[in-house]
Amino acid sequence: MNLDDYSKMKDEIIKLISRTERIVTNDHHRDLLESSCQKLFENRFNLVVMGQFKRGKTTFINALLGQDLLPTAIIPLTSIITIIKYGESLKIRIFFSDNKAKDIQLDELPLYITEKYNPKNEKGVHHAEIFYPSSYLQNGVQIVDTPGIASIHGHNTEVTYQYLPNADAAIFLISVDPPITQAEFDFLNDLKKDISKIFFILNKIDIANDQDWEESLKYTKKIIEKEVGLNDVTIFPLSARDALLGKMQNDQEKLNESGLLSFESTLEEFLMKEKGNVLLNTAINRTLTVISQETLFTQLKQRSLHTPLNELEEKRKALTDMFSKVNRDRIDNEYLLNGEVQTLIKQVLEVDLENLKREKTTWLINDMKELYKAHQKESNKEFARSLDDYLTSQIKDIFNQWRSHEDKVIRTHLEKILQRFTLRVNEITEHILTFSSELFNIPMDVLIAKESLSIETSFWFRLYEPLDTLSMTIDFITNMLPKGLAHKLIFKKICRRAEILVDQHCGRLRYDFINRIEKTVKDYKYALNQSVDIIIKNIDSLLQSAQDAKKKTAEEVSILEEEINEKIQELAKIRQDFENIQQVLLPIVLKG
Ligand SMILES: Nc1nc2c(ncn2[C@@H]2O[C@H](COP(=O)(O)OP(=O)(O)OP(=O)(O)O)[C@@H](O)[C@H]2O)c(=O)[nH]1
Ligand SMILES: [Mg+2]
Repeated sequence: MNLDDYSKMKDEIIKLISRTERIVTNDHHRDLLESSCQKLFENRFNLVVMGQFKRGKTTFINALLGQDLLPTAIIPLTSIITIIKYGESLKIRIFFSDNKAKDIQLDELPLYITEKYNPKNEKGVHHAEIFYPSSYLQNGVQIVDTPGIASIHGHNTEVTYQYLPNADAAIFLISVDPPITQAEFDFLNDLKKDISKIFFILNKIDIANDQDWEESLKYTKKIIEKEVGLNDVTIFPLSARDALLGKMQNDQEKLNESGLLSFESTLEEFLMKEKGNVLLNTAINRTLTVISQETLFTQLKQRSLHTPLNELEEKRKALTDMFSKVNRDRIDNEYLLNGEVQTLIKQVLEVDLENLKREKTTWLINDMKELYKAHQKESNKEFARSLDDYLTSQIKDIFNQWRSHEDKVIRTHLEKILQRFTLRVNEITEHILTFSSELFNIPMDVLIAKESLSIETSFWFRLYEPLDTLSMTIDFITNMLPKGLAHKLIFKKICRRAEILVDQHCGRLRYDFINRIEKTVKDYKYALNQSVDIIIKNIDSLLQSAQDAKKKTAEEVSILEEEINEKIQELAKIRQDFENIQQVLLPIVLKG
């Protein structure tokens, strides 16, 4: 299956959802259908391109897009996360750390996203978004360019690390020259903890002859498998430069020889299987849920029109009793959820933070003992500066890396907790629907699809800004002391400072994580609870209107009945169409 087939399937499903939307009467159902369509339109998949500086990441993205869009250079260049997403026409927007945004022209782009024109990110750019009409980016795939790691610009590495939790899959670039380095192994070892799918690319094969790059390929594969502990690594050899030229000059031969096409087809297949499958299935299930609930409600309405008033009142009483029992179950369920969240905070987050604090403080102090020896010859001032610089840079690295790793840990736990909560809510929903249909002798052949929500990924995209650490100053008296004594005092002071900084950062991270966990749980709980409330309210109000209908004239009742019959028939028809389409579509999706 290719992207075209996928687009057709998606369009069919969107059409069916719109047809359903036209006939439903319940506002909540309409919202659900609308948001399903919206998700189908814009579901995001972050494909992040990473690697050491100058491996050709940016050139490679240009090659995928077939256009010389992003700035590339011989010197370390990209310094800002640049997200490329689908748009009808080219549009570039720069987002700043103070939440402001600004639209710019293509030729202004280097002024914001490169180390050369925006050194040390003096312009305070948070990230850049480029909207571009490319078939790659349709269906919600976003390609993300990241600053190269391990260049002399340490802050660039940091930016890339912070973006790791948002990656759904990574493309990791290495190149024929020079061979893979220790810095790349270290980075890969961190990457594999966070990202389940990594594509490897050996770039710049054009600068070596076939024999040389094939040798380089074998060597790189073997050493990645050994050093990073990955099995059966596939590496795609290619020349991003030639692929870009081939596409831009319409030179098919150059493009074929560049090696890009083989990578592109593997990538497409992966995107279809991983993303397409989940996405389409979710939309189909959502719509079927709405259809079955609407059908049930309409049938209930139909039955109650023919139920004598006293019987109707009895049934309503039975339903009210059931609702209050259900509400008690819901309170218990929330209680369980809150307990599990508190356990997550206490037994995972706080334990991890405690370990981090202990390990890193000891580690930092030991490291500084080494530094103490190495810098003995320096003047008091220089000595203080050396230790202080080292501490500041270590603190940044430690907390950025820990945070991006812990994000994944917490998210995995939280997803499991919310899944259990959802299962319990689904049982409650099913109970309400079965009880009501049995009460009115309505056959429950309607499928009751389960509610499932996903944690909003956007919520997790918040960069962690390390605390501004004011440099340590040494006082006049210490400065005047003889070296040996002064160094001892400075060392003591810096060790104390290390403890304080670690402690402050742990505190801040604790606060940050707890806030995010609680907000996620609150939003999730609200959304699920709302879906139960709406069912209860609906059943109750349709019984009320059936009671009111008893006062209507025979003619009014028969008009009402006709409307109801029409709606039931139309719902059945849509459902049939849906199932037909599902039968055609799903085997294709599943086959990938
Ligand atoms: N010969 C050859 N040169 C390439 C290829 N791909 C990229 N380059 C060159 O390598 C240099 C670096 O390319 P970029 O795309 O800027 O590399 P990058 O990985 O994005 O670099 P940073 O943003 O600094 O991390 C540029 O001079 C490119 O022209 C290739 O396939 N073959
Ligand atoms: Mg770049």
